[in-house]
Amino acid sequence: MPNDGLRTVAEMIRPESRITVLTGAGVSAASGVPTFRGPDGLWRNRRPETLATAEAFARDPKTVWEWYNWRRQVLSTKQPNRAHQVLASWSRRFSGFTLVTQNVDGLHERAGTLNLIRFHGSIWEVLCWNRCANSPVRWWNDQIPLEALPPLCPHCGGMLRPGVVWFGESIDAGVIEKSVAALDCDIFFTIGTSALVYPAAALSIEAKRRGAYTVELNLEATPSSHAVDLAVHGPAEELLDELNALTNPS
Ligand code: BJW
Ligand code: ZN
Repeated sequence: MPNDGLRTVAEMIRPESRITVLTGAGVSAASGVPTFRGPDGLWRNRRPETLATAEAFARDPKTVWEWYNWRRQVLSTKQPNRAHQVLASWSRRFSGFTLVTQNVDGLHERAGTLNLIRFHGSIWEVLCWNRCANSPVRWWNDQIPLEALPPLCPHCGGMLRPGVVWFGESIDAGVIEKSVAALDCDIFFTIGTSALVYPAAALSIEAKRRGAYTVELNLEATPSSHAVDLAVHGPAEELLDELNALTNPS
C-alpha cells in the first residue's frame, strides 16, 4: 500500500516540473557508507572540529589525511544504491532537474547524475595547501592508497589538501550561485540529511519562501521536518523507489 504522502507528491510531478533535490549522507547509507552523526557515524567518539577544519589540518595534516585516505579506501569498495539510481534517472527525465549534494563520496556521479552541484566539494579532488601560482585551483586524484601522507603538490612540493569544504570555510561562490538559482523550482526535496549544517540546511527554507512545495525524506524527524510541507519517514532508497514507481504507472 503506497504511502499517502508519496502519492500526494507523485500527483504533483509533471514532465515539465522543475525539481531540485538536496541530498546528504543518508542517501549513501544503503551503499554501506557510514553517515556523519548517526549511531555508527564516521564521527562517533570524535568531535568533527578535530578533523574537518583547516585548523586541525594545519596542526596535524598526517592524521587528517589518514582519515581521508581511509574513507577513500572504504568508498572505493561501495556502489551507488537505488536512491542514487532513481535520482540519476530523474536527472535525465526532467529537463528542469538539479541535484545539490552535500556528499563528497562521488556516488551520485558514478550513478550517472546530470546537473549535479557538489556543495561540499569532493573527496576525489585535491588542491594545493599553499594555493601556489602554478597549480590549478583543484584537480582530480583517485589514487588509492595515496603514496604519501600528506600527498605533495607536483607544482611546488608543498602539501595537498582534500577538495572538501571544512567547517568555517565558505562554500564556493559559483556553487552558491547555481544552488540559489535552483531554488526557483516547483518541488524541492531534502533527502537523507540531518539538516544541522549551514548554509545547506537553509536551502529548503528559501525554496519554500520562493514558492516551492518542500518535501523531506529521512529515516527520522530532523529540525527541518516542521518547516517543510511534507515529511515522510523511511529509508530514502525505498521511498524514492516507491515514488518513482508512482510517477511511472505501468
Ligand atoms: C537516512 C538513511 C536512509 C540515514 N534513508 N535517511 C548558522 C547557524 C549555525 C552555524 C552555522 C551557521 N552558518 C554557518 C555555520 C557554521 C557551520 C555549521 O553549519 N555548523 C553547524 C554544525 C552548527 N557551517 C560552516 O562552517 C559552513 N561554512 C560556512 O558557513 O561558511 C561561511 C563562514 C565562513 C567563515 C566562518 C564562518 C562561516 C561549511 C560547512 C562544511 C561542512 N563540511 C562537512 C565535511 C565535508 C568534508 C568531509 O566529508 O570530511 O560536510 S561536515 C559534514 O556534515 C559533511 C556533510 O556534508 C554535512 C552534513 O551532514 P549530513 O549529510 O546531513 O549527514 P548526517 O550524518 O548529519 O545525517 C545523516 C542523515 O541521514 C540523518 O538525518 C539520518 O536520519 C539520515 N539517514 N540513513 C534516509 N537510509
Ligand atoms: Zn603547490
